[in-house]
Amino acid sequence: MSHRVFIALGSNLGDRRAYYRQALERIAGLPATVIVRQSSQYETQPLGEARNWYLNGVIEIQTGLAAEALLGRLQAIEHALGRVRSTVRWASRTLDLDILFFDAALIDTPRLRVPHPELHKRRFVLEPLCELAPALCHPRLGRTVAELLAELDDEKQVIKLATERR
Ligand code: A4P
Ligand code: MG
Repeated sequence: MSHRVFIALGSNLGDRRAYYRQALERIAGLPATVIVRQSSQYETQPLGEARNWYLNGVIEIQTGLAAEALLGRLQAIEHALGRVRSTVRWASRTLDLDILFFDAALIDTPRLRVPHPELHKRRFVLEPLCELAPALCHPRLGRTVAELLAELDDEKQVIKLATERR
């Protein structure tokens, strides 16, 4: 069975654009997985202690992988692209891949929480997500992505970058 999944990408360390691009290539190479659409990329003011701004964006994929298996694959990609796990919360990272939505599934295990528990509080997630799926309904909050963005109280700056020419 194929699942509709939204993934947030974030990088604030090193060659952010290169990590972002390589993450897309590796996700597209996962078994039974296609990238359906990708948002623009955004320069975003960091939430937390980090000083470096982030490159953030969201993609929509279709995948035959189950949620736990997909998480494992995304963590392997983070690792392959130089992510070093830190004990510091929200430490700078070459690449962070978070599962935002997995169909309309509600998942609450020690390893995986879906929808991502912070997504509705973050402009750097909701702006790119709203480009792709404004009418998508958050299965726990019962609000659409566009509504969550309109109601959002997050003063952090989020700057949309011009679309890259390929
Ligand atoms: N995990 C649970 N649910 C999920 C999910 N839906 N997707 C678990 C992915 N992973 C999930 O994540 C910690 C654990 O979360 C994993 O082992 C996984 O089993 P992590 O990627 O190792 O650590 P983290 O990302 O540093 O922790 P955390 O608390 O998830 O941080 P966030 O929420 O990802 O925030 N500012 C800007 N502007 N842009 C950003 O992208 N990102 C962060 C990190 C902070 N500030 C930011 C940004
Ligand atoms: Mg993460």
